[in-house]
Amino acid sequence: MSAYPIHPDSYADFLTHDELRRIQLHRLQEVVRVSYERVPLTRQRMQERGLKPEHIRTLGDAALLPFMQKTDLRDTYPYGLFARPMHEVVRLHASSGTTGKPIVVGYTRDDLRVWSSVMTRTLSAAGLNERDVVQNAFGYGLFTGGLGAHYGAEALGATVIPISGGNTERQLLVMQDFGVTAICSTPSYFLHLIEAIEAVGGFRDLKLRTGIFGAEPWTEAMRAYIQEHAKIKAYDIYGLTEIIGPGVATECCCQAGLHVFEDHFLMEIVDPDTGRVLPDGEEGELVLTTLSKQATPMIRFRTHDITAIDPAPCACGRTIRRVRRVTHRSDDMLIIRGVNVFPSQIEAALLKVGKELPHYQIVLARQAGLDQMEVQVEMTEALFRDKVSAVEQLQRKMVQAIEHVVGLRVNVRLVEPQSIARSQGKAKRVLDQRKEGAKP
Ligand code: DLL
Repeated sequence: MSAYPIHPDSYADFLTHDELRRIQLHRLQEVVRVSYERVPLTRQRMQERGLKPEHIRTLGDAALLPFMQKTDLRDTYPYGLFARPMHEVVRLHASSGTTGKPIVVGYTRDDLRVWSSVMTRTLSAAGLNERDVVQNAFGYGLFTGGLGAHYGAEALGATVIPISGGNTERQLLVMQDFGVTAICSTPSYFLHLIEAIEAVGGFRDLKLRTGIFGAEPWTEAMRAYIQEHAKIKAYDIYGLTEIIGPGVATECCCQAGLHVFEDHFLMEIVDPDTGRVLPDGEEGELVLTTLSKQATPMIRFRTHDITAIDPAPCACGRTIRRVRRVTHRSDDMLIIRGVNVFPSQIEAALLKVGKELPHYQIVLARQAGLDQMEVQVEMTEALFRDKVSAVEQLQRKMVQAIEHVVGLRVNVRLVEPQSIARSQGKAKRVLDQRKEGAKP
């Protein structure tokens, strides 16, 4: 059973299998019908396949529906996929892409109610309640993190401090003086806060006990580091702008995978190359269909996030299924001399060797036609003053650990404290200079 009291909104986390599937099917049929009627792109793609809304008779029939991609939002920028007139849309959010224009999503009043509710369920699953004082260090603005966590925490009855990201000194002052018990941020920004707190003497007088972290990949090793240094419980939360923002999936007290709020989001795992639906337990790309979103419904949206469904019952008692922690995307895979490398593999290897050295950057360059990988790792002040031989030994161990995991030659450079840029939001772990610097 859950170690924490259950919030009334969380009742849907505990539905029976049949109840949940009934709700899902009813909502799926409705979202397909509405999209067919109101979203020209969806209608056109369904017609190309000879598909009509009434052909969706079971949840399995979802596999007949065409996929949607981030590029569909770009191609119909800004409002081409909206299924409600603008006077019913009360909020817009946007996510910046790596190239070109941002993608824009809308929310009706009901969409905002659902979003608050899934975020309330998220925070409640991590043990937060009305007595918590929540420092919300997710960015406020077009990014969904800030307002998503804000409304969820308020609906829970907690006290929210809308501090947003950045201004580390003020973050520390607020954390200490306002009696903060929980913090929401990206894991990489919290690492930066840990460092700042340790620089002023540590965590002793703080009331902080819970961290809610997401918006970027992080590892179990990073969780262990955070929990040990900050003496808190660190929870993983997952979401994406196109689907709703944060509040798609979350960890519970068991910290063993993320429960997907299946009454609002239908999940499938597909083979990223063929699009074929994979059975539970197999790793693949997460595909999500919004089951209740009114303004910008998404059907079979390709997230590019790689995970697997864990159908085993969770000890917390929730019946909504879990997915494994998302450690990489199908498209953040680096291909170095033909070898597939994920930044998370390198992070895990580094943290195994130098537990105190969580700030790193992967720099890729091309020399004489050959890809070169350098991992820059920031030294602590103590190490910086240590003997050269100790530093060299650590460096050698890191090289071995990384080469062991990725099977490629790597150069590790230990750099001065504070020399790697800190993020206030999502960390930029990879600097790929191969295209600009490419030499024949
Ligand atoms: O990052 C929404 C969010 C805000 C989630 C705050 C959690 C907390 P986007 O900016 O659209 O939305 O980025 C979505 O970020 O497809 C994943 O690749 C990645 N991502 C989000 N949460 C996690 C996580 C927000 N817990 C993209 N672990 C997603 C790994 C994550 N990756």
